[in-house]
Amino acid sequence: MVSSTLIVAAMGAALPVAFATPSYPVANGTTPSGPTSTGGSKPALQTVAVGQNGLKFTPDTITAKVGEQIVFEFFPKNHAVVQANFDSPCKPKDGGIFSGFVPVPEGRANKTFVVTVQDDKPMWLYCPQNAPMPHCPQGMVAVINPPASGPNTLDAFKAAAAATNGTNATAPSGGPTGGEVSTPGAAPGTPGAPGSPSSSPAPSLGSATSATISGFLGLAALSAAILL
Ligand SMILES: [Cu+2]
Repeated sequence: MVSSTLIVAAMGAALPVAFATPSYPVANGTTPSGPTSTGGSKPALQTVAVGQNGLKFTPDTITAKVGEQIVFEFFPKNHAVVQANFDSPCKPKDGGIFSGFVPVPEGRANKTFVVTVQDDKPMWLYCPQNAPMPHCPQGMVAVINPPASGPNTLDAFKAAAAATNGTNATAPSGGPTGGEVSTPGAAPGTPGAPGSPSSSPAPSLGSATSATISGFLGLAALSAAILL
């Protein structure tokens, strides 16, 4: 007895609502009313070269305050930045940062990985590349905010990394995390540059960024195969 016309009419009324709903968060997102203090002052930036002049980070010891940003720049041939626990030098730390591999045939890559320092705890880093030989045991390690005293020094971390020689370093299985993959051009910190890390709150990576990162990882993996 229920008229099909009524059902169609009901669907017709419901569908536009269903399609319209997803746009609400987007509309809200375009007009953030966050604290204005972050708009005026940009976070301090420090640059770290990855793989320039050999298998190393330059500098390999970084001291940074909470809120400061570390910009990793990548050089040939194909490196990455991964966070480790001090006791396991060439293995990823659960929940640690990962830049994804950044292949670059020559010069400086047009991608950077920007990490905003969240606390003053040490961050032990390594490169997970294993071709043509594992980079981590070769000394391609670094630390952000090393302990002021005690046995956990970069030299000790480097020695522990060297002791893993003969075993491949491990890269995280997922895509980049814990930082922002950015394509300068548009260098980080450039006022008003689209995609500049300073133009958006660093702690939250939006879904759009994640999608971009996933695509980038696939490309990186493909390029890695070609380069090495
Ligand atoms: Cu490397």
